Amino acid sequence: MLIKEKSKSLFEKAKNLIPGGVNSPVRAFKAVGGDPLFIKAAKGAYLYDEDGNKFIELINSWGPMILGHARDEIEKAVSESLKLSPSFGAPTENEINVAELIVEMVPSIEKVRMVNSGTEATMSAIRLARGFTGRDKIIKFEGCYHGHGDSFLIAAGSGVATMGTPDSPGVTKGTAADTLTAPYNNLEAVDKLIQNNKREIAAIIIEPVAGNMGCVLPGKGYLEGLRKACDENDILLIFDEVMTGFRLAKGGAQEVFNVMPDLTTLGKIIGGGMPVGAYGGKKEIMDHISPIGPVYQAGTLSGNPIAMSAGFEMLSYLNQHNEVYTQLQEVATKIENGIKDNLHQLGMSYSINSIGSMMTLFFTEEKVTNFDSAKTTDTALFGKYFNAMLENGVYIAPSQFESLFLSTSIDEKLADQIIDANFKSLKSIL
Ligand code: KE4
Repeated sequence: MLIKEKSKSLFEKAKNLIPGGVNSPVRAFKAVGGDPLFIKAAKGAYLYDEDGNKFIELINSWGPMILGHARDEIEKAVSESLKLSPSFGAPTENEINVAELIVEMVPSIEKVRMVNSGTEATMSAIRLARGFTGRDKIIKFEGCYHGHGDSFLIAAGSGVATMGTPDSPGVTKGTAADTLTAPYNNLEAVDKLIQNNKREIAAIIIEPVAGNMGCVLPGKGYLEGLRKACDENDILLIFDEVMTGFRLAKGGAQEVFNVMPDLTTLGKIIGGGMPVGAYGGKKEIMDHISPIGPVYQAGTLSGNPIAMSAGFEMLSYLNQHNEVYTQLQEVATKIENGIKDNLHQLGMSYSINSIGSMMTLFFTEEKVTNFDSAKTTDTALFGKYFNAMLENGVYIAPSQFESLFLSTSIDEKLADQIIDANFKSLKSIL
């Protein structure tokens, strides 16, 4: 059994000062039982908690640490930048360097604005779409999560689904009325919403590969169908690539599926672990953003030097080393096949969705193609599996409605250890 004394006492202290003892709900282990582990350090593929336990890490800060933890180049760049003062609130050259890389790497982006989180990116993109089109409504998809902006806490995934409150109190009726929802992978439902709300819909926002109901892939022709529906009805298509951006490919899901959105939101990997979000797209749309256009959006620490120094190192490396993506795919395929063998050996027929370095083992025998099928999973069994994996030295997302994120620090040897831990954990919950 894991020793968790230090984490336990820290959690008791934290709960007196921070709601639920955490600064983001999904970290609280509420859905899997037990108390959260307080992490002290991480390096490469490993996390070390306050009780000295060591884990192979498959969350990677929910995506950002695609090159593993505490990478030397990023550390060096941040410490250099720190000496020049962390923030000026004035333009700096490195913001241009990072913007240049994003424009080069993400096919549909011609101009980009930095913000401080994925939530800020999606909130800003929606405001821009409404300002640009003069329309109020948006379409989002059940089980997709776009951060905690009011317009998105309707049928949301990730932590909200994990907590079982996909529609959060505090979101006004007016706001909720402007957010229309449809099941993922269902084009007819989108067509129906468009017909019933003619010329009132500003944008359709989607995770082109969903990660927040667990990993769910777009069906054949689905993204193309959304693109067509938007073109025919003057609706902006927004790809929320906060998770998939720079992870599935240099150019994210839009490069993999070759479907171009009008706006893209980004986060996570850009900052290499520092708080960075961004939204970008066609010049003619982005030039509606203040100070060049009327749609207001701002941020004291947006594009700050420390985050830009980390981001520049991260994006430069990914831009120069495309082999990262084949390496991640090879290791992910090995792990997926190993888990499938384990399930077969144990006579279990749970389903797995995976693409690139994103993957989810669903505790259901149904193929998971949308939020309804994702909700057929046995979340109590997942909780047992999660805790068994911890005991077997592997740290996975503490929720069935999340994806795993591999890093390049996970090599074939570690993949074997993960497969072995998976076997032992599945066996223990049989
Ligand atoms: P942040 O505001 O958490 O930086 O980004 C919000 C966001 C937007 N869009 C997508 C597709 C996202 O996945 C996220 C955030 N992802 C979750 C994990 N599924 C963050 C983890 C957390 O809430 O602590």
